[in-house]
Amino acid sequence: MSEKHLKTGDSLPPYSGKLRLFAMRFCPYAERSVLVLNAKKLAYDLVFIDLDNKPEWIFSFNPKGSVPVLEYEEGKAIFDSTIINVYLDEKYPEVPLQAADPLRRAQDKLLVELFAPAQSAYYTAAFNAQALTPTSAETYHKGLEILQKEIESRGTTYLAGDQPGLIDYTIWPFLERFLALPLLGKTDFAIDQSKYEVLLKYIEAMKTVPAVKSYCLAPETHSKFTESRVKGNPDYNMLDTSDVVCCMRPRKKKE
Ligand SMILES: N[C@@H](CCC(=O)N[C@@H](CS)C(=O)NCC(=O)O)C(=O)O
Repeated sequence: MSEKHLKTGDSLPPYSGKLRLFAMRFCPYAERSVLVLNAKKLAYDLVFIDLDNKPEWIFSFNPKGSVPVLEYEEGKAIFDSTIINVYLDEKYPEVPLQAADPLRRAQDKLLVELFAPAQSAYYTAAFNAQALTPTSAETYHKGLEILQKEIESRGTTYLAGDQPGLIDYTIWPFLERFLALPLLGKTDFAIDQSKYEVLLKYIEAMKTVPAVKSYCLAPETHSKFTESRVKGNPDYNMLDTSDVVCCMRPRKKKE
């Protein structure tokens, strides 16, 4: 798999007959769908696109031009991580990822909603630091506390139970990125052991999940990409190598 991001003027690769996901390597929403495809062991092609110089054809799959987009049949696509993931779970039920119990499904959706403000605070801290206010870190920690409490009260290794489920794959991409904030100088966004013992144990468990392991990136990598984006020149292709391995760090650029 190439990690190269296709850009304006690049042609659409030929359709192989497999499911195809259009993504951006550092997009947390796209990661949600990658994790679901991996967890379900579905065969798929992954095509990365440069979000600052989008290939024209992306708009024929998604008029909004955002990722992720799932091409489920040649030329036919759906978009939005939540919509894609529920579709995949219903279409390919062999490895079910949504909770079977309607109440638990509702509670999972509520957790995603209650966690969302922490995601927004992360975006501000990472990409728009001048807009940070004292309440940003508070909002972020409130989201983490709600998550930790939920993990504790469910009493299982993963939110979904003894195995990870859709709720875990929905929240994880953000936790992966939150770990980069102290490297970006945002020390008040650190996830400290003293306060977050249960959450950190959960994070460690998630890192061992095969679907996650094969795609996750180290905090150093997220931090490098974030810095490049903040400088106005996102380095989409920093991992462009055929031998990408889990949690890899950015390669040293040749002088
Ligand atoms: N609600 C969407 C959000 C997707 C999203 O914001 N994707 C970003 C990249 S992380 C994107 O495509 N941004 C470029 C754009 O919107 O033009 C989802 O869950 O898929």
